[in-house]
Amino acid sequence: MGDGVSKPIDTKKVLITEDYIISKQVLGLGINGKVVECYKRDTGEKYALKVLRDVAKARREITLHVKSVSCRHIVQIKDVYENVYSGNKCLLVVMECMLGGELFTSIQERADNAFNEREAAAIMKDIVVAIAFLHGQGIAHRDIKPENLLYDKKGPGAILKLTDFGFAKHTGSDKSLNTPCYTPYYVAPEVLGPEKYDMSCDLWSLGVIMYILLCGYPPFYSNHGMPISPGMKKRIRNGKYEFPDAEWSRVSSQAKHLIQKLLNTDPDQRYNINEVLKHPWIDQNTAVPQTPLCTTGILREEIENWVDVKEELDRAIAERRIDEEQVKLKNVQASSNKLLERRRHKK
Ligand code: I85
Repeated sequence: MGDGVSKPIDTKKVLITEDYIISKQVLGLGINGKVVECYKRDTGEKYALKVLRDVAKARREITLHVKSVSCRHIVQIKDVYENVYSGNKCLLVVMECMLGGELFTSIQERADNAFNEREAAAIMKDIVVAIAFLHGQGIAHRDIKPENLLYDKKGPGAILKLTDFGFAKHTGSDKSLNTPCYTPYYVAPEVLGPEKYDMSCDLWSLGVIMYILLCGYPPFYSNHGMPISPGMKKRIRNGKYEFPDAEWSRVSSQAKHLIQKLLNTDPDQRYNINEVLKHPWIDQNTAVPQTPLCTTGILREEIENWVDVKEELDRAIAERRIDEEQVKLKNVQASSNKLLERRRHKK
């Protein structure tokens, strides 16, 4: 296909149950399938198993995930099995088990209330490294959210990793595209680019996560407790958020500056991942002031609302994906118009 992702996945054809004991314990539901605990028979080691129906979308997810595992901030894949399960072809992805749970749960569970800005910057750096790796490979994740950021273990020294490639997309930068296997007359403009609009939704999500890390509530729901209203939706669309003094007065202006560069509704003005890497708050994260944050306390207070917050975030990210798609289409139109203009000039 020349999309660079249709290479077959290296799968094992033996029954997974010969190698693993599959537990009934569900760890979560992904976009394309559910995740359960499993144990390697010979070692007794615990793993996470993602069960997917063998369809093109699942193959795409696995291919993009496999392509990303050389980054230490991406959840590792141990094995992929191809089995028939009650008449259905399935793909079974054995992953390292992330025993530390979700990012915000771990912040919430901290015994001390001493979560500070420097720690937030270190966490952000790890997420940025993961996204930079993906974007460097031409992969947009498109579902960067708290539930997809997991710690490998509990306690100090735990590594934060990104998971779920169910929405991930391989974009134009693939070399196989540069050696054309299509007749250029017929190629759709979006095949040639611009690819950055797929990437830019990851940066918006990064901005939302950074905001929550620094205060404990999301940027577009500052009047928490209130149900979703048309006004709030409009604020998301317009990128209208605030830094309420109660939680934000002591947060550094560098941090706020970076958030503003990420939560820009215009994807053309939004920072790309390389600009984020160069931003002093990320690049010199070890020198960020250790200002205490309200995050732990607010996450705890809001624990009953967290489920709603996660749902709303999901919706907001989905909306951003759609918006970006529209910008992309608009640009494609604009660029074909440019070609038309030039042609008219010649004539
Ligand atoms: N370990 N989005 C939310 C989980 N180890 N989890 C989700 N998509 C995935 C679940 C629903 C992420 O692709 C997901 C995916 C993969 C995992 C995953 C991978 C590896 C885990 C959907 C745990 C875990 C294990 C033991 C203990 C704990 C968590 O989830 C906890 F700390 F919570 F007790």
